[in-house]
Amino acid sequence: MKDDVELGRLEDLPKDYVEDLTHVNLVPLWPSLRGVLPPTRPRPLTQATAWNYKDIRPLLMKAGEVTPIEKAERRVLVLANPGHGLQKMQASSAIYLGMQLLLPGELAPPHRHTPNAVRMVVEGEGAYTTVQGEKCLMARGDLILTPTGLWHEHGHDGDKPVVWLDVLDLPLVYYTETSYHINGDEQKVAPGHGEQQYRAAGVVPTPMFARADKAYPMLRFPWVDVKASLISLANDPSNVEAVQVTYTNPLTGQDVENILGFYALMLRPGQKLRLPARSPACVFHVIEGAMKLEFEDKTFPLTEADTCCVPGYGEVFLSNQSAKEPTFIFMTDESPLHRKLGVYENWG
Ligand code: GTQ
Repeated sequence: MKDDVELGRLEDLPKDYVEDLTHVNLVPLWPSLRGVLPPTRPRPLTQATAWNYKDIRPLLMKAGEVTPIEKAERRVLVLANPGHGLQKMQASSAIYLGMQLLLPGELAPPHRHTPNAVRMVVEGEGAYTTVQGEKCLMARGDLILTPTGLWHEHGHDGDKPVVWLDVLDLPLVYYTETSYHINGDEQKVAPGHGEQQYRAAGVVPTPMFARADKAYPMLRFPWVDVKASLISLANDPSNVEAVQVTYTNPLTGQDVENILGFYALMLRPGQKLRLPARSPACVFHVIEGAMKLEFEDKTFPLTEADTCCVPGYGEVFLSNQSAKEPTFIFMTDESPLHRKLGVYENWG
């Protein structure tokens, strides 16, 4: 049977027959079959969309004026993809993005929840996130994990606003009807930092002597270390094309969280990089530098702290806008989820 065969429409059916079906919670498949199983390729709702920090920042600072932290718990503006409808608060089918503001002296109170989250620090100094008793300082470009079920709260000892990008798998967890949170008491901070214990890749504390058997041994990935790894990789004589690293669990070598994947990418000065068409949607956030992102017929100029989301199944072209300086990018995608579900594809 060919795909261009026109299937029967709902309007073609006798009205009383459709009513009889509805009455007992039944639905004919054929009028909707092409919608749920489209020919040859998926039809993502996710649209290639960019959010520029210059637009977000003043509106986020305004939120700081009009909404006290006690009335927000999390003072966040959500980066919503119009393809899904803004009210859905989705960047893609599985990815949620939000810009969170914490003002000096404020506390975003302790809670834990089923969605996994990470924070990419965008601006400001002096804030921290305490995750399951580990106090993680927040400096620009740092990645901090708050995986599923772990207690976390955000505080701020500095004197200027702090902003970070929240990345959660909330849309997926919500879709599976497993999303909920529990509020708790302020955590007691325990000594010790994962990023100190697991500082160098390939050299990790001997498990027998490790202090705790933690599922998430490393919660903070300082940007200074990630940047140094990228520069080291770029300078290696093997001259890899894509200077990209994956944030992994140092004990398992697997992605740091279960559902979304996190990466850092360096574009060499003047480099244009083609990323293959793969099934997962992907988010790009510029840490340092400037680049142009091209997806299908759209072009987005992106500079520091700008964020862009693209759907799966299309090539992405990234061009460093500087011939002299590298550009550094934080990326998130749905690869771990797609691999676990068995739907991951790379179309080249
Ligand atoms: O900081 O814990 O953007 O629970 C959305 C939900 C941030 C957080 C968000 C959250 C948080």
